[in-house]
Amino acid sequence: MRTETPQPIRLSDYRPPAYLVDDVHLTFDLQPNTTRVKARLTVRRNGDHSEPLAFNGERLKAVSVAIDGRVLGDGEYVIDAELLTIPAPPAAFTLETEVEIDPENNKALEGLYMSGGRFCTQCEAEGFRKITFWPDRPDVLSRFTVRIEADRRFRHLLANGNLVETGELPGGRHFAVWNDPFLKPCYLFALVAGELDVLEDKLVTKSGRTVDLRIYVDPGMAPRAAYAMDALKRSMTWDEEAYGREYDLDLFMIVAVRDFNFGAMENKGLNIFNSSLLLADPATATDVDYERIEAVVAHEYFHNWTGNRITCRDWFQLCLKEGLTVFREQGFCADMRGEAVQRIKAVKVLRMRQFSEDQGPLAHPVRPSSYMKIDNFYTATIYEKGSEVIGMLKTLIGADAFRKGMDLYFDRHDGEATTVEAFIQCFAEASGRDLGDFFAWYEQAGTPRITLSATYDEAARTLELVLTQATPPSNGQETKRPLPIPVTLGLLDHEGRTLAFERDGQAMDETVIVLDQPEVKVTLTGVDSLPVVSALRGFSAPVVMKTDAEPKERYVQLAADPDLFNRWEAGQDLAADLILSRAAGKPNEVGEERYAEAVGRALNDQASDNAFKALLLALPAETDLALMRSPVDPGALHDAREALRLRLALHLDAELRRLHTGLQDLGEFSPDAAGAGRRALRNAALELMAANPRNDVADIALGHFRAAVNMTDQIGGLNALMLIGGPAFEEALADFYARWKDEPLVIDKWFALQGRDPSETALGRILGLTAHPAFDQKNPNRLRALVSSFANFNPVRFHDPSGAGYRFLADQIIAVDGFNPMTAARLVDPLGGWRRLKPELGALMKAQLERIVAVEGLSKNVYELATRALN
Ligand code: 0A1
Ligand code: ZN
Repeated sequence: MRTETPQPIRLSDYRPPAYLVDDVHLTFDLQPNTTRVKARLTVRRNGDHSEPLAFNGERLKAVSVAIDGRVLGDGEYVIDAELLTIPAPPAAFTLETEVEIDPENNKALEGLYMSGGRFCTQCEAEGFRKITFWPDRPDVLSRFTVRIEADRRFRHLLANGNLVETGELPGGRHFAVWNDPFLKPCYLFALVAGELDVLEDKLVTKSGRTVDLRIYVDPGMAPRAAYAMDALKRSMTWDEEAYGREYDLDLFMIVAVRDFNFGAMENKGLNIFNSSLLLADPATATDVDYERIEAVVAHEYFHNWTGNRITCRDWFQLCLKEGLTVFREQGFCADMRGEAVQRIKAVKVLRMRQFSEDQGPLAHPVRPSSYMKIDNFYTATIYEKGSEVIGMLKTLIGADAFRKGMDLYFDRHDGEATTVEAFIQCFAEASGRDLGDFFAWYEQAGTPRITLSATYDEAARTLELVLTQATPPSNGQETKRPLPIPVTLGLLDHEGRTLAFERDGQAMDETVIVLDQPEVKVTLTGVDSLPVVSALRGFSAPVVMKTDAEPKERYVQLAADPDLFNRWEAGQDLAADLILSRAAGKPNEVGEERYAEAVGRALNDQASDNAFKALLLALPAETDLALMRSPVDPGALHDAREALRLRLALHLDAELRRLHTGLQDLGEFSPDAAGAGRRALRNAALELMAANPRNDVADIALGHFRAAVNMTDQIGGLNALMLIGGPAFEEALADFYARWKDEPLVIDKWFALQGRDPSETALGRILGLTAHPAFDQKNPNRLRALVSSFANFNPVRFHDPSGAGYRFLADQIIAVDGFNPMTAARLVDPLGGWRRLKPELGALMKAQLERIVAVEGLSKNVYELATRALN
């Protein structure tokens, strides 16, 4: 057991920094094990006080500390495990420090570390303190000049901003000096040094400036950066058009690294990416990879305005940059790939990751009020729900006022570190609305439950709608206030035609009802026939909605709702009800048959696109179903879902075969939305066919795998073979490994696929894969490929009645925590679900959390999440 309990940091304790750093000159003498970092800081006391200077510093071997050129003696400063303290410094002075660090042995991948023989950095959130002594907080904004010296074999020496000087040094070394003219917090600092290939391009901005674009990758990989470059150029132009925001430096660089704790990082002018989110070609990347690359390149680029030019005052405001940037990213993706399909995908992610977080012990508000390790708050709530909150704001005040509010925000706060309050204030002013109530969305955890009931009066041609809301209690928040919930709603008649109506005397066919009280009643008039209510269109709020609609109304929506989100949602609702009934021992065979027929009709709808049909064909995930009832029996849910899959596969057999044959790629591979949609539907058809026990299905899947000329189809084939099982799968799995063993990103897919294998014999194989020579706990991509895919996407095997799945996850968390706490902590989440499980499983899971918490020397990161998960 750890000796001291880590203490939380609270928003209410925020104080402005005691000392500011206006300018800094850093010199890096790079050596793998003994890098020297010299820092010369222009420091100024902030306000009138006599507090000591206390700068962060961790794992730094201090060489010297000097003030205004005078080296300080022993009694003049104190260095402990976390801080450099100088009791009474002057009001303004130059602080010079020199420290030594060991990048090669930095396996936490935070601060300065080595990946693939190159130096690179990761400073968000609190990594800069592992590089030099610094007030490591986002409200200290400074001008950085960086000199890098290294052996010439580290050919490229990169940092933020503009390159101002390069040259040779004695002893086979060279140097480069970079200057960043923009004020920035230290978390946006970056440095890269190494042998790299570069893909270059240019973009002319709307004001006519030419920006050099460079993507640095492993030698030989430059062609695989072409798609990311294309996505970057589209993002830059999109931000000019959609938000009037132009890039501000003359150079924009991206570097890909293989060892990275997260996805990517928006360092000013020098983004660093996990190579899995940057490199793609048709042979090695799937359409899902292409789509993610496009989204993440855009996301990091958009941070230049939302995050970098305007940053966060403190880490409690993380959603200020993340929720907003996800929102902007989603707007871009909708424009690139189609609004409805992108919305459905975003909501699937939200439900799978955020709704489960919000229902469990790790629930927290979009703006939390306390934390132990901020690294633990890069969550789906901050990112995805943070984006939903902005989407609701836009719905509530309208697109024009929203854009005005954004313009005001950029104008007013450029160059500042600010707060969510200041952001919302811009929209209150731009719209002339009081947004006081809206703030509750930032402060209250939990997913609101809303109900909707509709009563039609034929004689009066009126429809009375009654909506209610309630948010269940969550950790630390027992009672919840009502939230302003925008419910976008339209009506259909029973033939599926749009039914016009009047609200407050105005004719319309869609309206937004703001549910801002525990209960709201609205009467629509001029309703000509008994309507089907299509509510929460486009998923207008992140809530769980229950209505009194009958299945026949859902079928009308599935066939014809003009809101494609709700058309998809109707199918999901119907399927979920059927699966849950069967899992509860009450199968509804007639309903299942009817559902299969309706899906068949939807597949034949000439008007809807392939990507949409692929989504229609997929049943709700077991993890989503598990959120709908408690106690959860994962085995029963799996079996019930499989039963419906079998029903669909049998009923739609001819249809699926026709799709599988008819949708083959003809001609060149294109990663665009149309090509990806065609492959998605064809692979979804194959996946469903895999549920059909007819023996020719394995041959079809093997043929699909062998004939594949791109990674999407190879993985599609291998996935179907896995679901069928047997010798064909074993053979294909071995072939796949042999063919791709030298391609780390592809081998990650090989591990991830097996992690998701739901078959009865899979658990032993999965646990055994940690002994495979290609498994590497120190590489986060490889670790997550196996461990996260198993724990998050393979519920039936993860929840094995023996508890072996839970024990395996705990083993991995404990081992990885020894060298990379941030990544270890990100594995804890699946263990938070123990309370909702059936008791015998819940007890086994809880025991593993207890085992983790009892580990000697556990990191703060894992301690925080594991203790919260237990409470
Ligand atoms: N700001 C990045 C996410 C990120 C956060 C932390 C990291 O290392 C600890 C790395 C990246 C983004 O939103 O993309
Ligand atoms: Zn971000």
